[in-house]
Amino acid sequence: MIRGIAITREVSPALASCELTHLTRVAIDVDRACAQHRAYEEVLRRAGYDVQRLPAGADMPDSVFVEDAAVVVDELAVITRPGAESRRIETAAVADALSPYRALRYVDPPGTMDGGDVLVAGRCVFVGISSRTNAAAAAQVRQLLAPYGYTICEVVVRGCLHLKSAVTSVADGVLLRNPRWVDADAFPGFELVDVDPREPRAANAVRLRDRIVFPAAFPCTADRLRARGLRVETVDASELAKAEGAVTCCSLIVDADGGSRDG
Ligand code: CIR
Repeated sequence: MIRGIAITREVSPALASCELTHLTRVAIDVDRACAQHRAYEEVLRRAGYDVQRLPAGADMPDSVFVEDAAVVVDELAVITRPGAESRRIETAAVADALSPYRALRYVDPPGTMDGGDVLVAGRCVFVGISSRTNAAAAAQVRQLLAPYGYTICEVVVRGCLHLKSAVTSVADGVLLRNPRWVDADAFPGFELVDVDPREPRAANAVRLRDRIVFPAAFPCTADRLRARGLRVETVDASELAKAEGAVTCCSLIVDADGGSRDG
């Protein structure tokens, strides 16, 4: 049964020249990154998603992190204006790929936004104000989504690149977070599962309808998710992590029936 589409994008041969904010540059094995990326796509396929992989060139080192180019909700897709200028050329192909499935809207200047800063949890949309996403973009997204009943809340991002480095949705009303990077009072009414303190980068998980896709590098936090009754499927994302990417950033999930999956 096809649950929906997962848009992914090739690992650029120039991945090693990616943007970095909080990490020190270390050597990246691009072939290994490609193999890990293919395995990630395979997990999405096994979960019932039709994977549509976009091509990428050497002119877009970060394009594998396709999540940053758009925010997809049931009613429409917002094409972002990425905060890093080097990444703005990524959005055109993502807009083309999404256009058969969603009406498109756009973040306009002076707004800047990376999709990694937007966490959709039911009708709550949390927008991280970060080095990539500004209040002007948050205001535009509020205007676009409020008519559909979404509430937009701004959250200041500290200690990490994107809001979804610090917190993601793992079940209806349940968020996985690093308590050092986001405060509980930003998420009233939500149950919070904290990452294991030894695994600060473990708050990023892809929520599919029946399972969580999660980095193999964080077994203690994976155990916490399993103890919470969640089905966890692990992937090795170690090379992409060196480019400051995690698991949500490598796909844009478009549910077939406008389903109920947060992201
Ligand atoms: C960047 O700095 O833009 C990339 N090297 C990493 C982007 C990761 N994206 C995400 O977490 N949504």
